Amino acid sequence: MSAVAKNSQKKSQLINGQVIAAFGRHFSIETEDGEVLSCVMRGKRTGLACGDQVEIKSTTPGQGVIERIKVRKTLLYRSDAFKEKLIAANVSQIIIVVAAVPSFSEELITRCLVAAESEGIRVLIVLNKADLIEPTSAAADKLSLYKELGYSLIQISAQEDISELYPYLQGQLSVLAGQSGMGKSTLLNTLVPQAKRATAEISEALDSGCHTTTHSRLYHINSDSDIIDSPGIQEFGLNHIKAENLAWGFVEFHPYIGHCKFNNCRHVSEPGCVLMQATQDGKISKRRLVFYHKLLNH
Ligand SMILES: Nc1nc2c(ncn2[C@@H]2O[C@H](COP(=O)(O)OP(=O)(O)OP(=O)(O)O)[C@@H](O)[C@H]2O)c(=O)[nH]1
Ligand SMILES: [Mg+2]
Ligand SMILES: [Zn+2]
Repeated sequence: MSAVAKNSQKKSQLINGQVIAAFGRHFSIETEDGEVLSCVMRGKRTGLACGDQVEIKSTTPGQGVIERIKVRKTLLYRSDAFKEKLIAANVSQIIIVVAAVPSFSEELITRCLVAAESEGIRVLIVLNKADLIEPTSAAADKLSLYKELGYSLIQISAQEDISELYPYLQGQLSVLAGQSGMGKSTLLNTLVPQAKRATAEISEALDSGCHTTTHSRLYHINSDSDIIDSPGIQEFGLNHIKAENLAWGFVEFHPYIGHCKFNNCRHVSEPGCVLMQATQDGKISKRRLVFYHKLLNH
């Protein structure tokens, strides 16, 4: 066989696929034909996330080896000083799911926003459990700030009516992100009933969720819209975002960046800081500057 023929035979064995579930070193890959294979990565361990596009070789029936990861359009991940945790790859939209019960962390929302901005990922904030009328209205007041900043914000009840959500999903690869117990998997089940994701009662005593979802999984909504359900997150480390780039994670800071007296201004206590001046003038919310300072110090 000629080298060219050999090469083309080798190439023809490669199958395009997408990671639809990640279990440690094992991945469920959906091929272009819709077949799902259980795969491992060839060679040294590289992180893969739901949404990753890969090339695989089938080995035994139902199984394969991942040969290559294709270049990612986006990568959503969190990191501390020691490790990185991939959340999802190639997503075009992050849906930050919050609810009044259990209570949500505004800092976590801020961290999700910074991660999304740094990757150019569209953001939708969903205030779920709108059927809990009173607590929801207080939560909505708190979240109105994000609407003022230009982020899309909707209220739904994942158990009752999610119709307001549909237009936001069209044509997107979305990932549901947020704390445990906010109702991500409940929302997913309403959207894709055959998914039958496990959901669980929240712990009222601890005012928290139960970390019911342990693995991310990608689902198809229609031919060009997909969604990933992910495990609840408690912490969202942004170790990978350098201090000098952090301000870019705050959309309303953008017009001021680069106009401070000092080039290397960290917008903390430097004289001639236009960001701090804008906050004093009421053009930037104090809450946002406080979060910025908090994130600067990790
Ligand atoms: N009242 C009300 N409860 C809801 C709603 N959506 C979800 N819940 C409840 O909230 C609890 C947690 O829901 P899950 O869907 O498991 O939450 P999750 O965000 O997937 O949690 P993790 O998988 O742990 O991250 C369950 O008891 C749901 O029944 C809603 O719209 N209204
Ligand atoms: Mg869940
Ligand atoms: Zn400054």
